[in-house]
Amino acid sequence: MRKRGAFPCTSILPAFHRRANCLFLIGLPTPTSPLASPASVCNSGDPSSLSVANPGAGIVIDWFAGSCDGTLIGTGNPFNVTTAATTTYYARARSTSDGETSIACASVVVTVEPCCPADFDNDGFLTFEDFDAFVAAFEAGATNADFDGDGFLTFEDFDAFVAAFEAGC
Ligand SMILES: [Ca+2]
Ligand SMILES: [Ca+2]
Repeated sequence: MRKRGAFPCTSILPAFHRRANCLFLIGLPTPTSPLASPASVCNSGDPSSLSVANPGAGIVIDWFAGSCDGTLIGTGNPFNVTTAATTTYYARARSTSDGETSIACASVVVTVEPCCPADFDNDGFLTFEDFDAFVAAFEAGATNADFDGDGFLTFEDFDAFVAAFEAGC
């Protein structure tokens, strides 16, 4: 991929970056309004649809995982992804006519959460072993016993787990 615009116009070597060059180096506008729908999926492989505001005619959106210079995962707007772990996706605009790209990317996060939070040992089944595992974690003060995710280990976490357990999956 060509990366025009790696050199800002305020370069410490202005002699090499005349105004005309700066204009040339600016590249395409950065995509706007990045959106993941849904922004949170459970780890069952449900897809999330990534999109940005319509970049205009002749411009496509390339998506990268992990960073703006990360792995190209595909092109499209919207573009569907499935992920097993929480991932930040980066959108870069690209001109179909000359390959020129935006310098920066718009980013959006897809959060992966357990499909069944009460399945505490994550074996895919909700059993009393999950209850035991939670109680053990709670008594040990383990961070994953912070069931409501508020950063504190309290009896509210115990209540939240019991409620989730009783609600089933
Ligand atoms: Ca289980
Ligand atoms: Ca808590």
